Amino acid sequence: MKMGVYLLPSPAFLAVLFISFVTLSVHPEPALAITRHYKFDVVLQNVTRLCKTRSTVTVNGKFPGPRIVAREGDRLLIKVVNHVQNNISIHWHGIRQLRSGWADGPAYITQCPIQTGQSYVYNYTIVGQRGTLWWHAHISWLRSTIYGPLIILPKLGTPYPFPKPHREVPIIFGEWFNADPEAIINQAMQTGGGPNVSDAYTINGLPGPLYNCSAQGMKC
Ligand SMILES: *[C@@H]1O[C@H](CO)[C@@H](O)[C@H](O)[C@H]1NC(C)=O
Ligand SMILES: *[C@@H]1O[C@H](CO)[C@@H](O)[C@H](O)[C@H]1NC(C)=O
Ligand SMILES: *[C@@H]1O[C@H](CO)[C@@H](O)[C@H](O)[C@H]1NC(C)=O
Ligand SMILES: *[C@@H]1O[C@H](CO)[C@@H](O)[C@H](O)[C@H]1NC(C)=O
Ligand SMILES: *[C@@H]1O[C@H](CO)[C@@H](O)[C@H](O)[C@H]1NC(C)=O
Ligand SMILES: [Cu+2]
Repeated sequence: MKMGVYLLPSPAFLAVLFISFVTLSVHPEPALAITRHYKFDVVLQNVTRLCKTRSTVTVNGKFPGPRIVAREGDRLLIKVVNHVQNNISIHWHGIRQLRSGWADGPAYITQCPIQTGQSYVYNYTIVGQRGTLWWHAHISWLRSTIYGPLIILPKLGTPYPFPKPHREVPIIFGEWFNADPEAIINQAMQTGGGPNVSDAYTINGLPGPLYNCSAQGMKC
């Protein structure tokens, strides 16, 4: 049997995830794989980091993007709707696409990009994999802002091959560009050279509040 569970982006998703656990635990055959539906709206959002605000291409207005949570054996149906001017495709990094290559995501390799106003449903089953992977845009430099965690829980009743941790917290390492990454790469392509990194952006590697989650709302 097939069961749809609609997971919303956090924090609501935690509640829904909990409800889905409850639903599964009262179900007579709890180990059954299910189909999980997600909707990714690709939209512009003003994002502030390092005291700089920039209009950024995001999924559902989130940076980093929403988490996907599934169990090994589940099918994922992820509808990506493109509301921005850029062409988009999303790659599910590390997922073995078994007979679902068209859901892999690299633009111009396994699919044409999703154009403005269009949508595409990524449809695949997670087979023989568990752990935390990630997803990201797979066209041009949009991957610098469009990414998020993809968490694969073991089947119910199956443990991870390590002791149960006290708590699990996804940690994502990303980059921040003060300039628009698409503008940087477009300019680099026009001038013929590689991107002039020293000119284009600064990677702020200073230790301190940048790595302190409680300091996210730091004053500028
Ligand atoms: C981003 O900020 C600009 C300037 O304040 C504003 O015009 C625009 O509507 C904002 N965009 C979004 C998606 O909030
Ligand atoms: C978007 O994709 C279409 C189809 O591949 C292509 O013709 C068009 O040039 C692309 N647009 C941009 C801005 O890259
Ligand atoms: C997803 O793929 C499976 C296997 O090919 C197919 O049976 C199913 O109809 C697809 N679902 C959607 C919504 O495209
Ligand atoms: C790259 O940027 C640096 C620093 O602004 C500048 O000195 C250099 O001339 C630039 N190189 C090119 C090829 O534009
Ligand atoms: C993290 O940042 C908060 C807010 O700025 C600050 O109160 C706290 O002391 C910082 N913690 C560490 C370990 O630096
Ligand atoms: Cu990847």
